[in-house]
Amino acid sequence: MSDENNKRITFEEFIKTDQKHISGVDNELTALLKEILLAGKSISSISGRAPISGLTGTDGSVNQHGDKVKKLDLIAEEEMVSALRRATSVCMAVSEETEEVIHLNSENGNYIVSFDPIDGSANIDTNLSTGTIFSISKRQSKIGGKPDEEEVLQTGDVQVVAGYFLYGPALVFCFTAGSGLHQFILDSDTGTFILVRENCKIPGHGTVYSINEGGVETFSAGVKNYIRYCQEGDPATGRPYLSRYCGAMVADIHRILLEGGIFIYPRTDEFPSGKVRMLYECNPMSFIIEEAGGMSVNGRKRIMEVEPDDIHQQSPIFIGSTQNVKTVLSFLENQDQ
Ligand code: AFP
Repeated sequence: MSDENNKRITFEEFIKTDQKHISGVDNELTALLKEILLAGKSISSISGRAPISGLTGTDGSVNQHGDKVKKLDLIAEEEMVSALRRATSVCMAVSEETEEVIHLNSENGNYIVSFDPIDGSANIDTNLSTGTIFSISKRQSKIGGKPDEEEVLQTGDVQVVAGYFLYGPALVFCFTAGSGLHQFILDSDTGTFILVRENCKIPGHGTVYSINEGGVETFSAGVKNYIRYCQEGDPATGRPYLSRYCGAMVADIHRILLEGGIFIYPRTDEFPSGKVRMLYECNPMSFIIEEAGGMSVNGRKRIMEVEPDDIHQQSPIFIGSTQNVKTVLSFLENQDQ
């Protein structure tokens, strides 16, 4: 996007000048976001070179979720943790790849950051899209002194910023500070993120449904019936819908943000509590989609109202265009999710 003089607007200019859409983003948060942007650029460039620098494949370990850890998962986590340390305003962090809360030795830090360093890491070795998701919330306790680890267990409603990078043909950065959702693309010639959509809105209804249907036999009756509804022919509602699934939530939800539709990860036999993690996947993506005018629920209530009691808590999720989410809820009513 460009301003009235046809000048392209960089992230730095946007943050400095667009007070309407970044109210609450003070100097400290701006500095933190700039560090996170550097981490995103670095993860993108390391991922792009991974096949020629021997960084594809697993590192031999298994994380707390039972997933085989990829070499790039760990490198991306290091990039994010270094960025948070440089910012000096973060007291604690939660990462998908680390079992415990990470203390950042900045007892005066105002912020808590939860992040998934590489979302969709199963896509790394086949050169498909991945992403990084992050959520920033304010520390509740008084500054100074070691913060209580329990403080990371906040509801999504207290997030102050959420964002994601999508490592696709272009490096996309989307973020919200609670006054709209904004999308930037990295101009690789200049190394700057350029605003491409200010205050993006998700279509109210879409004709894409995105779900790993492999486990369909183990979905609840409500979810199975909704999938059948998506597959039935009905030109008035654009059905049958298109089925699209990348295996990286960031990529699937980015498509739905732009074109409309619904992303679902329900309870399955393999994941009886759902698969997607509350603090660093469900909450930030829910904040983002709600800011774009969409909805995100766990089948019973808004995701962002759920009080997590474990840092790696998982949840079912139904997220996307308002009309699609309302329809799936009508299928789930009085039935198990
Ligand atoms: P990772 O962050 O461990 O890569 O998990 C990705 C994810 O939670 C989400 O991004 C995908 O939509 C989902 O897993 C894919 O899971 P399936 O392979 O079970 O479909």
